[in-house]
Amino acid sequence: MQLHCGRFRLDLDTPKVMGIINVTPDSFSDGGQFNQVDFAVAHALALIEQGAAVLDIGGESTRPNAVPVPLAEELQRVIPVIEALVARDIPVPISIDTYKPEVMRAAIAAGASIVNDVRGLQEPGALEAVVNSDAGVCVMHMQGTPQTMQLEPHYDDVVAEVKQFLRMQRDACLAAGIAHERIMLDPGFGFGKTRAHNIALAKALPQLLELNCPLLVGLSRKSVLGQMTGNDVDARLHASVAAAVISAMQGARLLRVHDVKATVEALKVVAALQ
Ligand code: 8Y4
Repeated sequence: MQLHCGRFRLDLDTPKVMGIINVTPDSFSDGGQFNQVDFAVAHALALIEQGAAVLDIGGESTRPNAVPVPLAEELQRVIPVIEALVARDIPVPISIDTYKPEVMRAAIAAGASIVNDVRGLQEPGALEAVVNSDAGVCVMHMQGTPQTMQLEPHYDDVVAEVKQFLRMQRDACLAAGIAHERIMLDPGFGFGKTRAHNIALAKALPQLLELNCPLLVGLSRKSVLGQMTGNDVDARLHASVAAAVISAMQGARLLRVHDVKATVEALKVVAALQ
């Protein structure tokens, strides 16, 4: 099983790790643009060293209650980082974490190979931005918006509804001309979901696999792991690795994580023992 993404062919026969690079002012200490690019590039190179198979670069926090970032600001944050990494000819595809079509287009032009869209290509122009490229895409489910999603998540049947959304967006991608090999799906843990919703979805990964696309799972450090362990965000490493291992054993092919080295090692064991 391969994901076609730009000039890359990502081998997903064994589960791989997507390392998270946040390029937001709160993700480093001092505000200068030069420092921010430098910091993000150094972090990216370290994550490749640790075994990341993909780097996910995001310029807008999608945490609950996060303030939306204007387009120009988001471009200014992420594009110089992508350019700097492409100039270094890094051996892994770059994923752009955005729902804005303008950011998708600029990132792809700068050399990004995957679009990671937490809004599942619902923004006007987002599907077209991917169609008119050779980028891979991750379609994620979210109920509501980052501003409102955790207020009162409600589903009659969370697994059925998330699966139906992913099926619809997958079919829209295929109908628009995006090859099957370019598409990944993601239930969107924590995005408009209660603890019970997240747990139901985590147990239902085999049902989502029936959609015949590789599954991406992002549980790293998320609050559902805090609810299970009582630990706050800086002490969720072990819970995150456990979540990645179980997700991989249930069929997830790409794990979006902060702690790359620990997760890569754990997934090597999963691959060897499965
Ligand atoms: C601590 C650390 C607490 C991180 C919360 C968070 C996903 C994603 C995000 C995901 C895909 C996050 C961009 C939320 N989560 N993309 N993005 N799947 N495809 N929160 O699950 O990491 S951001």
